[in-house]
Amino acid sequence: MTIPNETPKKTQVAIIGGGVAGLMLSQLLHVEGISCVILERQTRAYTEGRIRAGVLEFGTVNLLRRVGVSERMDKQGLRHEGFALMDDGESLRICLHDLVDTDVMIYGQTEITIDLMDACEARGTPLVFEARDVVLHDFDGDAPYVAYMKDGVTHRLDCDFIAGCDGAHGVSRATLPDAAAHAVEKVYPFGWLGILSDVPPMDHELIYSNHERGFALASQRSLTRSRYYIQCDVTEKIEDWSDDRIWDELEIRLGDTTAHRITRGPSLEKSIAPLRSYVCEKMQHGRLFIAGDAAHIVPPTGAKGLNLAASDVSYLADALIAHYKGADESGLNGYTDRALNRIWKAERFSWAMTQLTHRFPNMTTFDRKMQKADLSYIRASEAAQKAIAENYIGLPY
Ligand code: RFL
Ligand code: PHB
Repeated sequence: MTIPNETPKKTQVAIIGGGVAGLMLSQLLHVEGISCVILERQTRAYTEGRIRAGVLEFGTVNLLRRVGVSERMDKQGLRHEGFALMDDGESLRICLHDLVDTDVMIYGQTEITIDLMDACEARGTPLVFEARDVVLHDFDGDAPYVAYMKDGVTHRLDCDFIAGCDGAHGVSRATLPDAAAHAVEKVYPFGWLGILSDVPPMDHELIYSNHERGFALASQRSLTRSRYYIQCDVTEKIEDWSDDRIWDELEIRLGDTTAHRITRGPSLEKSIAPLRSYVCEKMQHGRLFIAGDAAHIVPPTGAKGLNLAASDVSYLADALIAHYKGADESGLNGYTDRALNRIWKAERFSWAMTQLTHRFPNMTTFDRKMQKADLSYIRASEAAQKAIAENYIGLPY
């Protein structure tokens, strides 16, 4: 792995965080000859092992191709031409292919992370794991630097710019002046319990199901690996959910007609994640820029988190490339506005999909009638289906 013997002391862009946002940014810069160093708090094994996203918009797929990191995805990824919305057992297929003539790619975030880390290694992009106690300095002026600890030794990395790609709990947003004052948040009164298992998926496409006991999602990573989710209370403990209890619940929520297609198997991973929407409307200060989950969170119902991280870093890379090519600062100055424009639309779609498919505590008959009317309208209207499809495959950038 690229833990260089001699850790660089100077670079053009210091990237904090080696998740998808940080890794993708490093490769977008690399292909343009711009140097960077990635500082990642965790080990490689930990970073690669996190089970998260599975649905890639065509824009994300294109970015991976642009940086030359798509070989495995193009071979192993599954192209999906549609998905199903189910409500009380009645199913409606949103045919992406017919509606917007594009599909999405099913390829796990774990695999993208491995591919991007391999590319860093092959191309000599310095990636420092277990970089602890990162502190950002002097980003107000022309000569920022980052201090961090590695193996008990303090290091200093001088740079032109700092890209904060360190997720929702990183140091970058916490350091960005006034970020908290620019935050907009909504917390949902439930979480998602996810299970990963080496069993064939129940269907060739994803199924989002609204059931009286709560939402369920049948997803997948490959033809032999399934990923399922169920809506649960955030106070639930994962220890109380045996594999059998999860499979029983999935069979109920995914409906009488389709449940028999579920293949049960031991869990490879299971976890509970809370759902929230969050946007930090200030994404830059001086020479510090934040991107991905460091700047925003979406509920996973719209499958947008990783894809937004990709569009953010695409904007940021464009702006940095323009700066280094011709000292054109308009991209850097306009980064926040450009990114927010797309972020809020993805927030809206993720919120709307959550609203449509989940059972909220204290839901009234009126609220449920609204869900039913919404779905009935979508079923009857090609325009409504098209609106869902164009958001699902990803708005252009
Ligand atoms: P990440 O992936 O959290 O990476 C941030 C990295 O920064 C490191 N870090 C630090 N490094 C150095 N110093 C510090 N002080 C640091 N603090 C943190 C961390 O160790 C980490 O390696 O953020 P990034 O790169 O912005 O990527 C965002 C995506 O990971 C996230 O939005 C998606 O996983 C969301 N998501 C989904 N997105 C999709 O586009 N499609 C999906 O289908 C989808 N499904 C999901 C999801 C997220 C889920 N959970 C668990 C919340 C399903 C679930 C259940
Ligand atoms: C996933 O497979 O992890 C997944 C798929 C679709 C979503 C969210 C998560 O909307």
